[in-house]
Amino acid sequence: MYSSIFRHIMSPVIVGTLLASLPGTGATAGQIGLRADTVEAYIGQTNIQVPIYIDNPLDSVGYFSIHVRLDRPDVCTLRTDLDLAGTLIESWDGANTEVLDFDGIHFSLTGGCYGFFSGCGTRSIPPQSDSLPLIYLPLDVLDSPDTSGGFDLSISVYAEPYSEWLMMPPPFRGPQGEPVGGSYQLVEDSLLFRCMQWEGEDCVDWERVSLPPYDSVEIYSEELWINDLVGDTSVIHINRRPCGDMNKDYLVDLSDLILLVNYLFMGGPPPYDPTLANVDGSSDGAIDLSDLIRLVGFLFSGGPGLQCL
Ligand SMILES: [Ca+2]
Ligand SMILES: [Ca+2]
Repeated sequence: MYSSIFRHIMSPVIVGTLLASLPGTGATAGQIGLRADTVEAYIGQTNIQVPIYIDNPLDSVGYFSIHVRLDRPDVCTLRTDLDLAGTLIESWDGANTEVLDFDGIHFSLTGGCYGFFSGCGTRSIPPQSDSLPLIYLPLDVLDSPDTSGGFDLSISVYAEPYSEWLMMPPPFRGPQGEPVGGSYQLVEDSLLFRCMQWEGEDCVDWERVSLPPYDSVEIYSEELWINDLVGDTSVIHINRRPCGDMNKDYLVDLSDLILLVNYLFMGGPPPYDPTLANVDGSSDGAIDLSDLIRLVGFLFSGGPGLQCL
C-alpha cells in the first residue's frame, strides 16, 4: 500500500528525467513528427492556407491531437473553418475533426477515425512522409491601414508528450486506438523507507526517505510510454499589398487595368485602395491617365515598374 502511493508521487520526476535525457525530436525510431511550411501572404489577405505535414515513418495514425499557437494575434487570426480537401484526412469526412478551445491565440485540433468514433470505421494514415498535408491551417491577416512594409509572424504547431503518469493523453493513436509515435521504456528505481514507530518487531508507521539510514528498500520497475515533444514553426512572410492591385486579389494583371479604365472613363467603382492605384510615382495621390499609361506599359511593353508612394 505504501509503495503504491509513493510510486505515484515519484513518477513525474522519473518521466521528467527520462525526457531530458533523450535525444531531440526525430532521433527516436518511429517518432512521429510535425512540419509546417513557410508561407507568403499579404496584409489584408484572408483564408491563407498553411500546410501542416505529419511524418509517421512506422505507424498508421487514426487519431491526432495537436496544438497551434500564434505569436502575433494582433495582426493575424486563425480561422476555424477547416477545409479537408487535398489533405491526408480528406476521406475522414464524417469523422471527429474539430477545433477545440480556440481563444484567438491558441487552439487545439483533434481528428479521430479509429474505432472509438462512430461512422468512421478504422481509416488511418498509413506510414508516410513528404506526402499531402495532414491539414491546412486557415488564417486571416488583418487589413491594416499601414501598407508601408511587411513583417513576419510565426505559427507554432506541436503535440504534447504522452504520459500515463501525468495523465496526458496520447497525441497520436493507431487504427485500433492504441498510442503510436513513441515507445515503452523500462524504468527501474528504488524507494527507501524508514520506520517511524515500532511495535515489537512490527513497523506501524513508515516514512519514505532519500538517504540512509533506512529499514526497508523496494526495488521496482515500470514501463513508461516515452513520447517526445514534437512540433515545428511556420514562418509567414506578410508582404505589403502589391502596388497596382486595384481589385484586391493580390495580383497585378489585366483585371486591374480593366477596373482602372472603367473607373476613369465609365463611372465604374474605384480601386479598393487609392494608394495602390496611384502607380506612377506621383506624390499628389491623383489617379489619372498617367497611372493608366504606366500600368499599360508595365503589363504589355516592358515599361518601368509601378511605384506607389
Ligand atoms: Ca489585382
Ligand atoms: Ca498618379
